[in-house]
Amino acid sequence: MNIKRFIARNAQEAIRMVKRDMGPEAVILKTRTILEDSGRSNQKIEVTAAVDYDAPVVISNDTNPAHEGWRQRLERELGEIKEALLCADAGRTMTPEIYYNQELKSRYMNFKTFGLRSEIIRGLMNEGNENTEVASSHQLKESLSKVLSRINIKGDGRDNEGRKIYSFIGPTGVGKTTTLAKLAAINAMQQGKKAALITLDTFRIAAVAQLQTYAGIMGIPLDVAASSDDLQKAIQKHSDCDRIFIDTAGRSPNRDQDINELRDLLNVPEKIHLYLVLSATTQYKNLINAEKRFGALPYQSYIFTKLDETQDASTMINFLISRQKPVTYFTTGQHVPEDIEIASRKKLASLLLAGIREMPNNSMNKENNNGPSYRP
Ligand SMILES: Nc1nc2c(ncn2[C@@H]2O[C@H](COP(=O)(O)OP(=O)(O)O)[C@@H](O)[C@H]2O)c(=O)[nH]1
Ligand SMILES: [Mg+2]
Repeated sequence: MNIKRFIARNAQEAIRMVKRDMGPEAVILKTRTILEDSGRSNQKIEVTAAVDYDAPVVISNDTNPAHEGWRQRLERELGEIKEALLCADAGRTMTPEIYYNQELKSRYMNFKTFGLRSEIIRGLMNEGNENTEVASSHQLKESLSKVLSRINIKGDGRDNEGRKIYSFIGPTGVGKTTTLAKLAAINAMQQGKKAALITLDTFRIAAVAQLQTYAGIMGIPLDVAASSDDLQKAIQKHSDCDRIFIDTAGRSPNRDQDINELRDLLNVPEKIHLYLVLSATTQYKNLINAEKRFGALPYQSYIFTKLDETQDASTMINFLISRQKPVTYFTTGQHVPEDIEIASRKKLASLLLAGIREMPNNSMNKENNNGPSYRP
């Protein structure tokens, strides 16, 4: 990832410089007006843009103030208003120490640009700023690293050997069944693992039919279990399988009874890796609530779905920063199996920097793009 700062006389010129230097893929992260020593007539605009790391400063030769027309002035003033709005809650969230210190303020603004919540920014700012002397051109990279270092990531690839049993829990409609189908297809069809599906979702007839369709296409067995005894029998029946994927009915996080029922159903002697599946489109307080309620079950990691449906991943990022458990996968669409990615720092960095404006067509199967795509 390349992050560069450009200093120009006005926004248009800065954007031209960004495009020329970094290409059309570059993303504008931040703009601000800077005043040079000789006063207002020497006002410039600083634009921070990203494609990948490194941060040289490119300075435009065209600094003649006489070239600023009404349009440029309007743009500059709009930029200033935007910055003022971003700082609007500064009084509440910045201590005077930060507010009047250009280095700290700039760091604060970086976190703000990432969409972090005020209390999380306060925590990050209070952690001690080891490198307050760092050149401002590197501050964005440093802020990014700091945020990334707070997120626990555990891709599954490292632990791929031996027999594994996975189950997917979470609120209704987040994409548990679709995600299960994606992972089952990758394991069975692409990695040649012997796989079986079991569903505990007897709540809706359509749910069994949905999974039956996937199982039929993949040519793998599906068992329906209505009790933990049934589940135990189905798991034993597939003792020759490398992978067993257990689907569950969506449960309302607000009904303790539902959650307890699910916990009892999954209470079998075999070790089951539980994923808590959450959607990136869910409001922060609902994510926190779901996490709290499903915390009654010993889930190991998170899967975040529907990243393609939001332009703003900051809610998910705020959530992950403030949790201990790792995130394992992101899903990015309805296509089975391609719309899933193993969680990585690189992916999180790109979400932090650019928001999900254009979901790249990347997936864990990039090298194996000829694999089948299913849409039941
Ligand atoms: N856009 C988008 N839709 C998804 C994604 N994952 C699942 N869905 C859709 O969300 C809906 C509910 O999915 P389903 O797997 O049945 O959710 P469940 O109730 O949690 O099992 C379906 O229409 C899926 O196609 C995703 O990553 N992106
Ligand atoms: Mg389902």
